Amino acid sequence: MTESLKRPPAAATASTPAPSPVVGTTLEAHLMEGMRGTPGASGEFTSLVNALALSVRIIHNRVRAAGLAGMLGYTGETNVQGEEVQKLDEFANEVLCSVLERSGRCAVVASEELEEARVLGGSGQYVVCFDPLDGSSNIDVNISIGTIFCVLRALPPPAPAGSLDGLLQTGRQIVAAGYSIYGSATTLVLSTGQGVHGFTLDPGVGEFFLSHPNIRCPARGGTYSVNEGNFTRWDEPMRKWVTWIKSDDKAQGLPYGHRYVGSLVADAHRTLLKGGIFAYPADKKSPGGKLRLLYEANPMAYLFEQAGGAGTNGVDAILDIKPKTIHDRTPLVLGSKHEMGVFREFMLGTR
Ligand code: FDP
Repeated sequence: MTESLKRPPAAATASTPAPSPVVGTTLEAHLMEGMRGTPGASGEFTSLVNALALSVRIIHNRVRAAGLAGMLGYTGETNVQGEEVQKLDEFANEVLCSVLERSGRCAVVASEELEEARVLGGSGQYVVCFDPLDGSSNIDVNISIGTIFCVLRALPPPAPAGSLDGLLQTGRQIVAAGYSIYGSATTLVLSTGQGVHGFTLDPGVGEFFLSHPNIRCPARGGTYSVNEGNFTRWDEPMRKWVTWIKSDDKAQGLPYGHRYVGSLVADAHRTLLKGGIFAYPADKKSPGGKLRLLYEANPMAYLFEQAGGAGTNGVDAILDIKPKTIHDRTPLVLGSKHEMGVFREFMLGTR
């Protein structure tokens, strides 16, 4: 049985100890093993995760052909965040909505590209939040972009079927989260609450294979990732931290190297695998932070916690924040335990 894909809540289900996941196992086989190892599993959760993986494969296909298929560039419309919508964003959003709807497993979705939550109907017991195409300003310049998602249980009766309140639960209620990165390879990084695993797509056979079993975020890294163009817009603790982390002090392991792609999936993926810290803090332009709680910060924070790292708003855990609306924003800091602790001290003024 593969421990990683047992359906939550794990504590409620007795199971035998899990063998290590085997590199090269297909995602489908991995999911099936998880389902078989979960007494009482109906297959609904497995089927929902399969629908998400299918969506990612379809989006991958279009991203790879974007230049040829005339999908680059803007549609001329703006989304609910006031940003210009690109053709691939629209395509990715419609793929996720229609594949999830056809799966019959998802009651409601919240998407970066939809002003309101969309009720998908059916008897779905889950709700899904997603950013269909993250890092969209990088599409036209051939830099890694991705899809980010998380799954929560729909609220049980007496909440009405399709209740939108299921979307406004804290990240602690997440039962699965992941992201795909359309980079030099397409990789799907996934957690169902029992660790984090990465699957790489073999485009020749159209299948995801386990390539990164049991991902652990190193306890300490050597890079920081932040848009330093915002320096003059930051508050004093943030400026102090950045000045410190690039100062020359060998005894403290300084300076750190700087890496910033400007696609959350790419910056988070590097930080998850290699350690260090990523920060998108509040600034004068975005006083509440720029990134979105439900479909960017929550899935990433969940994955980092699962991998032994952390995800905060600088001080408090992202997963403890109660959302007020589906498009709430938050400052977001992700990374290794060590760097996250130091960052927090700077924010609290104790360092
Ligand atoms: P983008 O605007 O290209 O969609 O989701 C927002 C996001 O990208 C993240 O992917 C990325 O981390 C961040 O914004 C980049 O913002 P800056 O350009 O302000 O650095």
